[in-house]
Amino acid sequence: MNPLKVALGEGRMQIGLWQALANPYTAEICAGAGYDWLLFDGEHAPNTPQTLLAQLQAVAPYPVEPIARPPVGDPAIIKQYLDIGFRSLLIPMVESAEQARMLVSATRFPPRGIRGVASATNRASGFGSNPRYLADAHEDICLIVQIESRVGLDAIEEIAETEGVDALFIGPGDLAAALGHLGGVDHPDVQTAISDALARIEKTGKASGIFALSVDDAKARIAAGASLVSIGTDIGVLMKGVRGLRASII
Ligand code: 3PY
Ligand code: MG
Repeated sequence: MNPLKVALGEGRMQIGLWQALANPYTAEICAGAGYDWLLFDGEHAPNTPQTLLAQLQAVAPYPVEPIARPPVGDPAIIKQYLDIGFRSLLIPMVESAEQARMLVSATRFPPRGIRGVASATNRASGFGSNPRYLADAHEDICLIVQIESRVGLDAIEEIAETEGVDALFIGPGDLAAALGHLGGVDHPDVQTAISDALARIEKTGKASGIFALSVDDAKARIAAGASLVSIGTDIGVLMKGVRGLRASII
């Protein structure tokens, strides 16, 4: 059972922390800090399947769901991430129901989809020790798609209707850029677009999520009904802590 998938299906709040340090040691520290999920970033952090694997192994003993974000929604990369043991995925830049269906298919073995089979040589199946893996793997897949472009905004309802999509997640940075406000996530046009998008996702019945930009932003999004909320990053926490410590002594 994937507790993140179950919680999103039941509309329960899931609080997460972004992992961009690409490091198993810091990932393990974060894994024990009480978050529901950690996002391991293959899009904007220096991660490879090898570094992601080391982080997965580091957090495995902790009650936290690891989510991986590939650099792009490519079935070949998705296959690798699933094989090393991720079962929750966040896919950037999703813009249509057709693309969403392709992504769902990439996470399912035939006849449900197109995922390639490596049952006895992958970590996800316990190196072949789980005889039910091929039959049951799809039940634990949690597929979260990012809405972060104008085209994506236009397609929210059709993407949400796609069977196998568990949640829609707003990427404020890319969305701001797409709306003509690069670096300007606070611009009123961007904020209105985000609020409208979250409200539309909510209406579809699928879980909505967002990368919050501050504690206040996170609280406001939670109050507005978002259930999958990233409230910070490992880099942000380190920057704040290390600078604050230095500034606290003369
Ligand atoms: C963005 O802000 O564009 C992101 O993808 C982070 O969630
Ligand atoms: Mg983005």
